[in-house]
Amino acid sequence: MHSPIPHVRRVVAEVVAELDGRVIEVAPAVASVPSHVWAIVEDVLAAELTVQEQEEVRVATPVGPDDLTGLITAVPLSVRLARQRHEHLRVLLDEQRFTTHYQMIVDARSNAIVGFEGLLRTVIDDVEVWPDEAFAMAAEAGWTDVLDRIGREKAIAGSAGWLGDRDLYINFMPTSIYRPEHCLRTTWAAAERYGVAPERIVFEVTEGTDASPEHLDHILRHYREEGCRIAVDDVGAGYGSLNRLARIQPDVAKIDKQLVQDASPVSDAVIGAVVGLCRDLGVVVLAEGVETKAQADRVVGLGVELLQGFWLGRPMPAELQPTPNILMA
Ligand code: G
Ligand code: MN
Repeated sequence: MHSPIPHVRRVVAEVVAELDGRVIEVAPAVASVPSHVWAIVEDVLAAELTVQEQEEVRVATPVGPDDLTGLITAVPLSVRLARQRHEHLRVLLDEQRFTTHYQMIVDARSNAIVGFEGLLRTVIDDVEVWPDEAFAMAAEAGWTDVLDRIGREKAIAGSAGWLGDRDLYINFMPTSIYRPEHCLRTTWAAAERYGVAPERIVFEVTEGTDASPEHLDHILRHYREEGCRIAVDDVGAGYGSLNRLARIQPDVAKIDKQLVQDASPVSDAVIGAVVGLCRDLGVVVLAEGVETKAQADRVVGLGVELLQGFWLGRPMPAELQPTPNILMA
């Protein structure tokens, strides 16, 4: 066990002593704990340590007396505990038991459906789970990269056969793509297999990402080289929106639903500023979360071109999506 926090090592030593075992300090911050008591020690640590402290504990089973190498790659105790709590999610990830619902995106001027956003859905204990929840669990357990990858592939697979010449918007987390050349291989394979041209795909990066600008640029460059477009999601939800838009220069800016739904002079001014900047940069502006005709009229009056929200259509399974005109012709 490795922990740089003396208090944590003291707690472990006390628990082990109560169980008639002995902890041996084998290196600075590294203690050897008898393996047969570890399960009990872990239960105590789960209950007694702060989350911060749990993040600073790593556990490995050595293969020899001097073997400490496992500690280098071991996940923190906090992640081990989260994996136990979210065992049901692991099963879903293993079996890829997810589907995608699609929400239409409409051109305000022509009223044509020009695209769909893919939104991941799954069922845990007979309850439908939305992406926010699934991603929160996955983040605790260190599985966001798997969930993110499944999200991209399911969105593509589910759009086969009915998408036509309309766009497919797919959310992604930059921090879950370590190296686009490698991590996106299965995404491009899915696009090829299901006949979705990369030119139809718009990748949505959310405002609140904590990836470094350099890392994000690297991923976005890769997407563009493949022929995909980029959207910035939740524009206006945080600080620095305009700065970020100007830096990323996406193809589409998706205005956050709170701004769309809050009919106040302040949000009018913010939407107006986003529209003005996007006009200068050649970025298409989309309003998310449009729930009423009044909201649609307002944002269109402010210069928004594309609309998405419950008033136009809810996220729905692929089977319920309207067939494109070109297929009906
Ligand atoms: O962060 P992002 O924009 O990807 O989030 C999309 C989420 O917003 C989905 O969960 C979707 O179901 C939800 N959503 C889509 N349209 C509306 C709407 O009109 N109102 C509300 N409240 N939520 C919406
Ligand atoms: Mn989105």
